[in-house]
Amino acid sequence: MKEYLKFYINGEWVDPVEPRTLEVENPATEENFAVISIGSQADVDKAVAAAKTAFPSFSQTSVEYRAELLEKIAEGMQKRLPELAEAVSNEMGAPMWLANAAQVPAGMGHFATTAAILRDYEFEELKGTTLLRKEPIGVCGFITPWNWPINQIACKVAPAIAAGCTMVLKPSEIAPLDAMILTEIMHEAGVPKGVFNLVNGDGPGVGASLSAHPDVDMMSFTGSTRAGVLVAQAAAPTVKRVAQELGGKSPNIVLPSADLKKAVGGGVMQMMTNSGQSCNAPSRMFVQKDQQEEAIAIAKATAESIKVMMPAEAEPGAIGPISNGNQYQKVQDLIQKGIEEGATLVAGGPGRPEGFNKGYFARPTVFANVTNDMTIAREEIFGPVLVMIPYEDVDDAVEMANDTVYGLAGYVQGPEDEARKVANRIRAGQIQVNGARPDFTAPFGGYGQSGNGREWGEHGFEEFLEVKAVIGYKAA
Ligand code: TXE
Repeated sequence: MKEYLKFYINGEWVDPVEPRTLEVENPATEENFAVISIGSQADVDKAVAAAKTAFPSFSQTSVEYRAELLEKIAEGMQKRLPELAEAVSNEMGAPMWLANAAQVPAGMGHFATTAAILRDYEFEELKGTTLLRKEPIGVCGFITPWNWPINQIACKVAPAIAAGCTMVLKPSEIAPLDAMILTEIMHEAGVPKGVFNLVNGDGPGVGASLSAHPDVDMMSFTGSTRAGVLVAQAAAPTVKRVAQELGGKSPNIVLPSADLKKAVGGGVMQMMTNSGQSCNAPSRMFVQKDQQEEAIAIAKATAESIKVMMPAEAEPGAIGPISNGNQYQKVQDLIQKGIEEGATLVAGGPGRPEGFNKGYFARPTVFANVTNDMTIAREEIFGPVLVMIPYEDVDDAVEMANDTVYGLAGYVQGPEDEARKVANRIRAGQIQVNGARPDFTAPFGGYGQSGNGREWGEHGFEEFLEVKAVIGYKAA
């Protein structure tokens, strides 16, 4: 069993104040393969104090210095890409092809793009006789989940460093190993002591302590809406800024004039990637009612063509297990719920796929004839489960698309002019038209209960800045 028992505080690997451990399970084998420490309030206090001490000098460093730091971190990640990919795959079950091609490169990409944004950014602007200055917000607390672990850490850490902030990270206790490697990379890249600190732990312990800490100026959280609310509540008495990237139930509207095969087939593949564990997954597919039969046949054939494989052996396009036992049970319960509520099971279904008798492997599942009020159309399943909802006309589709508490992403398939008009009517933070590739410089974040604030790109960077107005800067 590999031991990762230390925390990283003030530029050093240190023992936790009280010894308490948690084993990390490989979801493909259900075997525990690593052990981490679980921190307490005392560890959080030490880490926050280090970040607070480091802030005054780090906030004054030059743009060029911080941009170079970000680039060195990206280079370090590139060098250790195989190791990072293996850690992600072991801790949360991503197939190696996906870990190598997307999980780690996405994280690396945020460091590189943020360096470029920083170099071009105007921190000062004179408007009449008022000088607007952008300044770093201060000490940041980060809490991240397990589904895109290194990406979710990178899109907080990179802009925070760029802004001149200092920080304490609590990664997911389910997938904490990639964060340990990233910490080593940051140390080697020369991140000054106290600028970045890492304390492992669980949500109600370290997560809650960090959120409530009076010396933390901003919390940035990615995870469930449930925990996001708790973070905001804990943060409220000290009036810190809270950025939240939470759940989703994103609509995918297939217009009647779309190329059905491409739109439906592509939508199923996109849904199943990472075993459906992406907050922006296109989980509700809307197809016009007269095209149901054909669309269902395409969806069934596509879902049944997706292989479920052990992460190390998985070929491109194949999926691995669900990331942990609790999540597996949630997915199974919701598949059962879909059947009970009368949706038509078209592909997949409950239990493990053939050939697996252990590991949290779920079957690529498609439900058709779903109504937008069924539980499987309302709750984020976060597994390889697509629901297909028929619509009468485009107005009906848009109305149902927006009838959700979430608003993280949306998808539209069809001729461009028409699709763009529909995109404008969906209430969500990011809309993809015709399977566009992800744009890491475009803002990412949600309307409604999908969160507050934006990550990625310039908007994500600006979340870490305060605005100061110096009035009467120049005599009129
Ligand atoms: O998430 P939690 P869980 C959704 C998805 C999934 C569900 C539950 O629907 O099925 O959430 O997943 C920390 N104070 N997403 O239970 O608990 C926790 O330690 C402070 C969507 O695993 O939200 C971890 O670091 N922190 C999502 C992080 O929150 C707390 C990604 C995420 O865990 C806390 C993951 C507390 N009281 C799940 N309680 C996305 N937006 O991508 C927990 N945490």
